[in-house]
Amino acid sequence: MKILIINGPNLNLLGRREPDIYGSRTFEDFFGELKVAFPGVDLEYFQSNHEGALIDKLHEAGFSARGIVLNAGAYTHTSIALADAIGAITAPVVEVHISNVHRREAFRQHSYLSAKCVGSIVGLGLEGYRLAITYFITHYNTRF
Ligand code: CA2
Repeated sequence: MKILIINGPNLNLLGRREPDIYGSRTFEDFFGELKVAFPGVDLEYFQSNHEGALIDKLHEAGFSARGIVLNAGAYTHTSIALADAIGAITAPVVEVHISNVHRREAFRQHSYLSAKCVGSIVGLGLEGYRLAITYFITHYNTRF
């Protein structure tokens, strides 16, 4: 059972800058914890600061992965191309945001991606990724 986590721009800085908003853990450290917590899952992590690379990854994994957990960072609020990519693939996508985007600037309160995703988890910190994986295990535990 393969579940892919995709993080978008600037999320490689997690744990290194702005800990008041995004926490003080690196994603690499958290990902190690996820692999221990879900030993039966083939978990993969991909991060890119480039919109096209994120789209390529969705195309590459989007017809075979059991589910994709996507934090597209600021592209969430700008990218029709990413929305189209999510709409084009067969794997279900859960949108995750570490911060509560609805409590922040107005421009963060619209997502081009939400309507293409099976659901969204916002504001629960890194816990959102764990919840999304649990959702896929519970609801998509059969072969396509
Ligand atoms: O809350 C989220 O997860 C966001 O997707 C994070 C994006 C932001 O543009 C979205 O509106 C909400 C920004 C990621 C920036 O990550 C940083 C992490 C550490 C230090 C600086 C930036």
